[in-house]
Amino acid sequence: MFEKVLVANRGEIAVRIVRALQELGVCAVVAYSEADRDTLAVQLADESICIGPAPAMQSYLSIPAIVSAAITRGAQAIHPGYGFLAENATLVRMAEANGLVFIGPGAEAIERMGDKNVARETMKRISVPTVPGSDGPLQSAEEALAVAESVGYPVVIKASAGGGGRGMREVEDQSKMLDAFAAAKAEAMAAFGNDEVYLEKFIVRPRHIEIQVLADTHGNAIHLGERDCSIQRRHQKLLEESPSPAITPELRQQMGEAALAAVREVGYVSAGTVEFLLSQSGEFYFMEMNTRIQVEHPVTELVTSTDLIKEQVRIAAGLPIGCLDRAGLPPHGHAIEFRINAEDSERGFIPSPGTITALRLPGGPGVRVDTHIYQGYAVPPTYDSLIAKLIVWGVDRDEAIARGKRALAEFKVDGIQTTIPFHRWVLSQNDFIAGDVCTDYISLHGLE
Ligand code: MV4
Repeated sequence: MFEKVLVANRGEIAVRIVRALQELGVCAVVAYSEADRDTLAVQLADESICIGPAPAMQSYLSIPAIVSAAITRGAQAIHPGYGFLAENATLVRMAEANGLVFIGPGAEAIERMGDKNVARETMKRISVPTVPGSDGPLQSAEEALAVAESVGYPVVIKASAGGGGRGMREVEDQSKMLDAFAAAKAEAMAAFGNDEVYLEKFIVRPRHIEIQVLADTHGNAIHLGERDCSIQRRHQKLLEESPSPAITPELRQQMGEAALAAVREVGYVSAGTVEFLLSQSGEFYFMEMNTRIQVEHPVTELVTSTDLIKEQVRIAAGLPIGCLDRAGLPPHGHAIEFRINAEDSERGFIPSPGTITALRLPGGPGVRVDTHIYQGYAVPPTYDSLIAKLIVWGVDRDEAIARGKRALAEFKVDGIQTTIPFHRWVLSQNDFIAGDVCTDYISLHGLE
């Protein structure tokens, strides 16, 4: 095991990683920006090091700042968390060139999954279901018209360099294709410096289902079931749960096998997530693979009795997966995560930074709060608006919902607006209670 690890992130995930390292007996060094000097992660860390000014480009996104911080403090490894440099192959190579271990997959796996068209073609080759569409990148608008004609409208044009909903354009019918094709290419070039696009049939009102995987350097690869992340707004997830109300044991097994085929094909090592769309008729299609730990990992932890951050660290240290005995087990109970953002969900989710004047965190049975906030903490306007994750567990979905309602009622954050009222609203909706959700849930309810 490592003696010392650099935590190259901030907020709740930096706190989460510090805690995992301390439980493993590893010295946790938190790298922080000037804006984050007075944060919980810095306070809880064994050591800390300032890596630059508030703007992320000069701190959390600066590869030289992070690699030199690790070297300076004698850390053997870097944990990137999520966001920032978590899926940056250059950081992986720079770390390795300096004798440091990147706690995550290899640079090649990141690159192969980073190009969404390459990822899709790779999955097709190994017979993982993908949405019907073009064979590789589109060469012309004529080809786009022909492929759309064969798969049927509506279709969607996607940027190869996109992902997470960026660089997507829906096309209703052929009259819109020429303009859409040109616009999609121009947008892709402007956003990613790469105008390659491909085309898929548009799946109407799907669910977003993702499979958590773990793979180690000893050839072990397991999946830990699914998360249903269908409640999203503008591609920002707001609520995630496991198991999905839409998944049967058979479907879980099939999607788990598909996810593991992807893992084996790219020689993936570490924790990762394989994203699928699940159509209303129950067909699943590979979308993309996220080569990082995700914000919503705790729901999987609660229904599989695992610690995914510790698993990542163990795997990076060359140890075998510690929870191999959990593979193939049905989920235990039900977990729901509510993302508490410093946003005014009653005014179009506008950011609401500021000082937390009073704070009452929920507790009691089946309640977990992953957060870096405290009374008096000033939520900076500079970074992501996530200030806490409330994760509830119950023996079944009904108990998890009841606990969620109870915990959200206990949760009080004064001084700023948050998404707590939004979550209370969701838990009161009959369609949500019935498990009837899709990726358009929020726009269908007029809350976009
Ligand atoms: C789609 C789709 C419908 N049909 N692809 C958006 C994020 C990226 N991972 C894939 N996305 C979508 N791809 C086809 N062929 C609908 C979406 C989509 C979506 C997917 C998951 C979660 C939320 C979403 C919100 C809007 C659109």
